[in-house]
Amino acid sequence: MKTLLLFVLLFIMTTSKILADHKLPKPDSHAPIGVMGDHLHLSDEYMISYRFMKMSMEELINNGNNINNTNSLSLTNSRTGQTYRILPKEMNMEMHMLGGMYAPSDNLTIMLMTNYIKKKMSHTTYNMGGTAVVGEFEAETKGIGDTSITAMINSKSIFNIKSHLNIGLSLPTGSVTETVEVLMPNSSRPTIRAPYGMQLGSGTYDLKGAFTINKDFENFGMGFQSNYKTALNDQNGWSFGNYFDITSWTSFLINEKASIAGRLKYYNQEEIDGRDNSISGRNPTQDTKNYGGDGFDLSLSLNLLGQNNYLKGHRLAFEYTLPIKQDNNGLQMKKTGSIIIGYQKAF
Ligand SMILES: [Cu+2]
Repeated sequence: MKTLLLFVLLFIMTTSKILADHKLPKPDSHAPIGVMGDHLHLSDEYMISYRFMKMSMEELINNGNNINNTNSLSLTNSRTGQTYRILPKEMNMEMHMLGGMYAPSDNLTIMLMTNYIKKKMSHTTYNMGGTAVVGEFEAETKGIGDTSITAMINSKSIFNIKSHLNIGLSLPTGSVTETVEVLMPNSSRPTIRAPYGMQLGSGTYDLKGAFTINKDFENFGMGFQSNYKTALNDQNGWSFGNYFDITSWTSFLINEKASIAGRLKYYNQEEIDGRDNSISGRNPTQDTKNYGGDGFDLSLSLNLLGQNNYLKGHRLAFEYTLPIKQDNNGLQMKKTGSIIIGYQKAF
């Protein structure tokens, strides 16, 4: 990590060209790396991208309020009325995202994205009637996630500002039948279907829409994007709730190779629709009411763009995201932060 930081600093400091050279593509002509489908390409251009994301959660939050384990144990499953006996303690998710973009014309860019996910969740199991700890266990799922194909349509001529509309379809390539071994209050260790949040995909075909605006000034830039996602069908009796977000960022150019940006995002997701009969038990993650909610995330990012020799055109970017307000539905784990490192190269 220190070596990487040193490399980044050296890269930024060895300035060779002046900022006023408008012919150079700028590092902030791409949005912060956590924003997907943020830019179009020129006719016949294509681009490959790789992103690595790490996200973590810990402790519990109930309808937006912090709650300790003892109090969580008196909360009940919305369907069965039974108290929760297994509480999630910590979750870590790692995601490798691969993307490809191709522009058949200046007005249309096609984007393909897929990913590989690894999810790890640790839990504490309590006894049937009280607050005595029976033990702890960790559950892990990993594999290919969902794949999406998106058409990105230039809307500059419609709105008279640099902007585009995305219409995409998410394909259920990620499994929703993963199993995990759990420690039950009676000390048995059955293997059962993993809770919704531990599955690798949505299980459904999802329609995705987005609208993006980019405004470029001399030494800074501004961007806006709104995303919408809705499931088109059910799988095993359920689907994730409708998702909506709205995000805006401001970027500042440090030099021709580097820019930094701050970004604010509001997101909102409805609870799970329907339920999977194979997912049940005494864990809040098995209860469909404990999904979705809304909140605000604040992100800081760095975009790097190589301008000379063998680094020319290679992009490297970092983004750190801190949740600043979480108003989740029901009892859920609290997000603590996430980081994305991304690489992009256009041809
Ligand atoms: Cu691209």
